[in-house]
Amino acid sequence: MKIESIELRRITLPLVSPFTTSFGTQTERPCIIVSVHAEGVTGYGECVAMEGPWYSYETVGTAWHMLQDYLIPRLLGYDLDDPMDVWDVLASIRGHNMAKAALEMACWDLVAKARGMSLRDLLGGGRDRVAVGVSVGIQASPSALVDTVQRYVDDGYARIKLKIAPGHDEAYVTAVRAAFPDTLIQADANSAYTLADAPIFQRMDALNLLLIEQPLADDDIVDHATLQHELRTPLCLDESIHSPDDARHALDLGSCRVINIKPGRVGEHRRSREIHDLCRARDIPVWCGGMLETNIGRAHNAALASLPGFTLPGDISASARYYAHDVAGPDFALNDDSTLSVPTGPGIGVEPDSAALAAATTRQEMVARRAVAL
Ligand code: NPG
Repeated sequence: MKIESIELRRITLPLVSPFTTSFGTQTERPCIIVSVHAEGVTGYGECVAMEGPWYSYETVGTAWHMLQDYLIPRLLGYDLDDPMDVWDVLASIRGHNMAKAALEMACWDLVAKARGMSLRDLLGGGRDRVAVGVSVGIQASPSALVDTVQRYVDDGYARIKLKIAPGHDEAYVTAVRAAFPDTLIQADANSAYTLADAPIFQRMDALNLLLIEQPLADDDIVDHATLQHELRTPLCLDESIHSPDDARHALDLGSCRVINIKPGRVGEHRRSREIHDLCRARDIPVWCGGMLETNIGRAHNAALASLPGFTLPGDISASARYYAHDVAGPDFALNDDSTLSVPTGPGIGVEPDSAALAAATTRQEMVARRAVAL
């Protein structure tokens, strides 16, 4: 299928409640929705870069620039047969995995639709439902956190992830563990600590956490290995893993015992699947992370998380946890076993709501084929 045109939309959606992490507080989610058009079929992807370079060096602005000026020109006119090939088409551009992933994932949706199959089936996933949890931002006090967690437990979430940061860690996690002795609880530091903080994590070993996510620097796997050797609780790497090789290096070094897979961070579905396969062969559990996606990104994540090695609950919560009016539908609802149902319609199985998408759009560009020397 010849790729004829690609549309970029920058959108902003207000979050239903502010989300505070060690980076700061977010009240809205800006992101880029990518539509790839070929022979009457449209595939959708979502770029998960944030407004600023906090989680990663990529931002909405850098992703737009990369997509418009470097990545889209390489895909326009390309004869897409297998989405497994897209990474190689874009490979001469270094880095910028989130920008690349938005395009590659749209190509998976496009090919799945053209073949009349679901993305889940095209990716080789098998499950009808995927286990999910909810990520709870930093709150003003341990008791406020317990109240917030209670609301999510009442909603039916069986796994709770607590964001932590220096000064908002041990006392907060201890209070939640005391209130919910049997709930699956994990903590996420988003790189806010150094090895000098090891005693905090050693004390948290007593809290029976499922895992502690990315306590140390995003570009470090050596200190993570040192810390992991001092803990019983498994460490999980997120920000440090950008590729299948990063995952292999971290596992070889003993830097973690669990890996969080986000297709945006590792550049695409294909590499996500490679990391999944590597971990599965080594009996390392993986789970699908989330970046406050709209239903478009959520549908991609749910399809990926239906692969068999995703044995831990993902950060793929129900749509209502994020936005009052999503730009695509139908919404995802939490099933009573703390799962989401994986869409089985063609492609990602959700469709943009054109009025909601138009209302959320702050910038729009249609890039059609043009003759330029690259
Ligand atoms: O449910 O989508 C979700 C949010 C899960 O906590 C979550 N994501 O560090 O993993 C993370 C964090 C995040 C969100 C990071 C947005 C960057 C942007």
